[in-house]
Amino acid sequence: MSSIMVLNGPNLNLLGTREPETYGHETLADVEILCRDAAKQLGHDIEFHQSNHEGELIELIHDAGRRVKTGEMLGVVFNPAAYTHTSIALQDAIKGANVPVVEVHISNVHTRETFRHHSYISSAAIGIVVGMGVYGYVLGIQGLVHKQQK
Ligand code: CA2
Repeated sequence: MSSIMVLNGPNLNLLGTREPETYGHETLADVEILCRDAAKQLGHDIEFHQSNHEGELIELIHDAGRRVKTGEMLGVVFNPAAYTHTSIALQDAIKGANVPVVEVHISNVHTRETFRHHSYISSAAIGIVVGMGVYGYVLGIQGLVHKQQK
């Protein structure tokens, strides 16, 4: 059984504690349960991470790339949070590690401030889910499995 990495960027540890009108009431622990259930139904395990550090996210993507190569991992469902709009390093990591990534955003970034309209991650992603609330993680997992499963 190959696993799926669910990766969360900076400040997503605060999910459910503030700005519920934008991000909803679910906590990151709730999201983890949602992801585990969705993956289990499709026959996969989840490895769930959150980091506030760009370098740590890069290391995790490199690790995922190595494990995709051995067949141990299917790919990554990634909410890069604010690094979406700033990080060429994360784009390079995804391209360099050759890892299938589905980019997920809880909010609809396109109805928000213009600085949120551009993503450095999208050009390296196999798919994007935006504005579906935390259910977007489930859609991301389903999309990854349907695109990558041989
Ligand atoms: O909509 C998303 O999922 C975002 O990736 C969330 C990021 C934001 O910078 C992106 O533009 C869109 C923010 C994550 C911080 O999450 C918080 C949640 C609750 C309270 C404070 C921050």
